[in-house]
Amino acid sequence: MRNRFRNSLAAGAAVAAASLTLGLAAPGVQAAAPAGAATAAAPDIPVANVKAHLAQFQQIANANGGNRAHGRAGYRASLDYVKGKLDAAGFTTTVQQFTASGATGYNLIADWPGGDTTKTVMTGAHLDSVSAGPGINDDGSGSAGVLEAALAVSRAQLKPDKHLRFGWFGAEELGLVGSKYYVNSLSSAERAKISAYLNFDMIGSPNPGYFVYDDDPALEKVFKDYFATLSIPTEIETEGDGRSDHAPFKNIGIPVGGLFSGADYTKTSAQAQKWGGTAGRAFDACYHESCDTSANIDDTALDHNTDAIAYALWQLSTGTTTPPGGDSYENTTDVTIPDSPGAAVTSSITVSGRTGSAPAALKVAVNIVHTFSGDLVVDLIGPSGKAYRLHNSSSDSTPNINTTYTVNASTETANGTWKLKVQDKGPQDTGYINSWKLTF
Ligand code: DTR
Ligand code: CA
Ligand code: ZN
Ligand code: ZN
Repeated sequence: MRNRFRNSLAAGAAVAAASLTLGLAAPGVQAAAPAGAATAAAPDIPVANVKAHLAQFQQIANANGGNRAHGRAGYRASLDYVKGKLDAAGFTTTVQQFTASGATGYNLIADWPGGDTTKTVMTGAHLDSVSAGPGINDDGSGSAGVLEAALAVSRAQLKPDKHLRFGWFGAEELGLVGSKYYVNSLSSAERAKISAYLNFDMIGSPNPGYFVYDDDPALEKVFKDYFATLSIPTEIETEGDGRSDHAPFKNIGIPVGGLFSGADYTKTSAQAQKWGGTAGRAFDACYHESCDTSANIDDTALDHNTDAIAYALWQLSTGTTTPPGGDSYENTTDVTIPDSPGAAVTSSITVSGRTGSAPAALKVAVNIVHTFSGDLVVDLIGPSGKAYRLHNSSSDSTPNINTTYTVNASTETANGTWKLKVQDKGPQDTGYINSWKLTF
């Protein structure tokens, strides 16, 4: 565009460009992502899915003498249910057998293929109930929450840096028998490969508290950070020290963490102030009772705690796994840019095989051949559909755009379809997208 009209438009554009430069930093090239952005990578676990598992556990207890206790049919039926879900979701499952109190017990171990097995993050719960009842909160809630978080890993086809392992332990109510048997069965080399064990024993108590294990500061922080995003205050879990399946792992020096919503201890008025519920009553009045049924669950606590499990898994095991093609993705297909007042054109790059969010410093290399670069408006469109302005129209008569932009794309998932969108805003002068490249 080289005529008088251009000059006036150019003048206008120059002013517009100036105000754009001075007043409106193009979105996406601003300061670092807000804290907690990484939570965007972890999925929200549908609590309905978790409750469906609890309903299954209840049905199993109903059909087997009212419980899912060690040595009873209801326990093995519970294990077979969980194993069936995991096998169908692509996990490698192992059933470990042991004897306790004259009865055969079982642990279910499930490995998510991939990840560095020398840095295994293990997550677990106990699958057995007391013989007095179905054990839906203690510990069907933990078993179902861990199961659904594992299924979310499968749905996401997560490719974490670190290997993910899950465990459902038997005979916890007899004295941590299953988890002790599992840990004792590990060679010293296998023990050294477990970098963390996360335990979830009672996470849906009907009069819930939000307690975080304080055994390992780094793991404690992961959970406290998550609840901070919900503005839910937490307290450290002190009552259960040594009383659940994290104890055998802690005893051999493996960092442990976890969550707890309370048992037969009484909720104070201060705790009721911050968490709601009823002061002066137990967090779970049906602890180890026959009334620990599927009615003995607070859905909100179950939901938050299960989402926290997913958050911790993504945080602790998700690093950028460089896919086979490395970190760069390029489209070199020429795309003609119609002269003004033509429509915008786009060129797409589909990213897959990565994990988590895009970086706060995503590199976008743009190569456009055009006789008047000031005619062009160029945007990056993220998988969410959000536009990040890379180049504004102006009076700049320099030909071509051959620039690498840095974009804060940390609110985008890395995987997905990214687009370069270009529109010619100035009559005369034409060109085409030659190539563009994303580097993570
Ligand atoms: N869920 C209990 C063990 C347990 C874990 N934390 C606490 C705190 C207070 C009492 C008991 C517990 C069980 O399996 O019996
Ligand atoms: Ca949820
Ligand atoms: Zn118990
Ligand atoms: Zn328990």
